[in-house]
Amino acid sequence: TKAPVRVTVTGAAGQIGYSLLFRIASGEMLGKDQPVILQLLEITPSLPALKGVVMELEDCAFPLLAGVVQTDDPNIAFKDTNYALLVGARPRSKGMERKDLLEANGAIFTVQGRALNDVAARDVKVLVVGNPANTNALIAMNSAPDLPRQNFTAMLRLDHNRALSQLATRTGKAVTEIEKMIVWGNHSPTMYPDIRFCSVAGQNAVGLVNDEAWYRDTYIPTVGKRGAAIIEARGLSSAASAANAAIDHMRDWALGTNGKWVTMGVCSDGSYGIPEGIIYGMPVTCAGGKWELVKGLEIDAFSREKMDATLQELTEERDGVKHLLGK
Ligand code: NAX
Repeated sequence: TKAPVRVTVTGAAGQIGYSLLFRIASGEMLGKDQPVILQLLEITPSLPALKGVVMELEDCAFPLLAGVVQTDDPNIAFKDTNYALLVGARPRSKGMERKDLLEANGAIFTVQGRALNDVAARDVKVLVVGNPANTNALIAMNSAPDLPRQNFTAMLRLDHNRALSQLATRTGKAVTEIEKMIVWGNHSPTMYPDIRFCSVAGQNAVGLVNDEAWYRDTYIPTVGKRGAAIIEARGLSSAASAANAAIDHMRDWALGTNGKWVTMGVCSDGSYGIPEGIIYGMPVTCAGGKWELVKGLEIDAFSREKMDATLQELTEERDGVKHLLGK
């Protein structure tokens, strides 16, 4: 049997946490043969609620759950951790300006980045889910200068999965028949779901859809505004689907994609005209515990415009937290 690995989840008593922890503990993220130790971080006032969640974890008697840590101290939560899912963040409260939101989250992700830098396993895989996810990942990455930048990623997988599902519905095919989906940019309504390289059951997706107006005026905004549509319908933001996307992201990163493209928010190396150092949704493949950028794709004028618009938003977010980025 394998030795247990350590998985940190922050914001573990929140709604995404409640959909996430049980699936990690049951082996859906890292495999049915991989024991895990859960290291759960919450803010002090939420520790009693976290205790209740941990009682439920105990009551599942998961064979793969080798231990649970509950703490409000990032240096304990991230100690020797192999996988860190940064879910907890400061939500926007009524009347809060974007600037204040960036500032509040800046404080959280600077502290957590430093703790990762100081105590996590050197090959820790970090996934930032808490919004604004790309910029929070940027802050954490810059607060952890001793860790490789490739260790830090932001979650665009929910957007990717939404893009797959909408395209499957439109074409009447199964999601499993779709290859080479991309969602470029920020995890925000400016994201750009790009189906130019997609095939659906072996056929070119653009040709199969054969309706550019639908693609531009319905598909792209439907995917981009899906989060708001969920809030409107459910009265709460996406939680089970967000947890599912986090599982997909980490599983693929750890266990590989067998050549299949997936979208991850990763630190740009300057490819595709995205400035070096920005955390941007990009197509990647994963193998051997590493992600690799899909390179050499042609960018047409429409795509350039879309990719620059979402980049512009990310650049503004970065400028808003510049004082937290060191250097
Ligand atoms: P909840 O408010 O239900 O839970 C968040 C939890 O984080 C709370 O229990 C809170 O006490 C905790 N927390 C806050 N600050 C913390 C800190 N400094 N350290 C540790 N824990 C802390 O939110 P939930 O619905 O679970 O969403 C979590 C985050 O995911 C939000 O920022 C949300 O915007 C973001 N999302 C990101 C998505 C993505 O695709 N990247 C999609 C879903 C979701 O909207």
